[in-house]
Amino acid sequence: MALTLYDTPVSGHSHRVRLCLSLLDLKHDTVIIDMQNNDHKASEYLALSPLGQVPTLKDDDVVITDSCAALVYLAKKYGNDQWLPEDPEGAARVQRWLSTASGELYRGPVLARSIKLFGRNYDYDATVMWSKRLLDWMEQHLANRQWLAEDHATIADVAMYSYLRVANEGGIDITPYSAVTKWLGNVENLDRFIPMYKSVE
Ligand SMILES: N[C@@H](CCC(=O)N[C@@H](CS)C(=O)NCC(=O)O)C(=O)O
Repeated sequence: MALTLYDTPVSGHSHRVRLCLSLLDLKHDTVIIDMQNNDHKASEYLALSPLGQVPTLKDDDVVITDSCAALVYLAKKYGNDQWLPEDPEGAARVQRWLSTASGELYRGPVLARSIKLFGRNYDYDATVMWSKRLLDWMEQHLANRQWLAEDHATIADVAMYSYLRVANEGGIDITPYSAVTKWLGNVENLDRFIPMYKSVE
C-alpha cells in the first residue's frame, strides 16, 4: 500500500479525507496542490483528476477524485464495519449523509465560505437559505443522537464535519444550534482526530 493525498490545506473536501486517513491510522504521503497558483489546473494534475478538483487520493494504481468516494474506499479497504456498515439499511443511512455533504452542505456552508473567503461569485442569500434548511434539520436529527447515521461514528460524520466547523468563515453562525455544536465536539473527541485548518479565528 502506498497512499498519497493531493491536498489543499484550506479545503474542507481535502480535510475530510485527511481526517479519515488519520482516524484509520493510515500513513500516507501528501502532495500540496496550491490552488492560488492554479496547480489544480496544471496538465500533470488534470491527468489524475480530469475535473481539476482537490482532493485526489491515490493508492498504488487506484485513483479516486472525489472526497466522499475516497471515504468509501478507505472505509471499505482499511476500516472495518464501523465506518461504513455492510447491512443495507446502515449503508443507506450513511449514504444519505454523503449525498448531503455533496448537496445541501455544498449549496449552503461550502459556497457561503467560498464567497466570503475567496470572493467567488455565487448568490449569498441562497447559501444562507440552504444553510438554515440543513442546520434546522441536523439540529432536529441530532436532538437525541450522538452520531449522524449509527450509534457510533461513521464516514457520514467525517464527511459532514469539516465545513460545518468553519461555517462561521462563510458568515453562517452555528452557535444557536446546540445539538450540532455538541456533535462537532463528539467528532473532535475521536482518537486521532485532526483539526480543520481555520482561515478565521
Ligand atoms: N466532488 C468533489 C468536489 C471537490 C471540490 O469542489 N473541490 C474544490 C476545492 S475545495 C475544487 O477543487 N474547486 C476547483 C474547481 O472545481 O475547479 C469532492 O467531493 O471531492
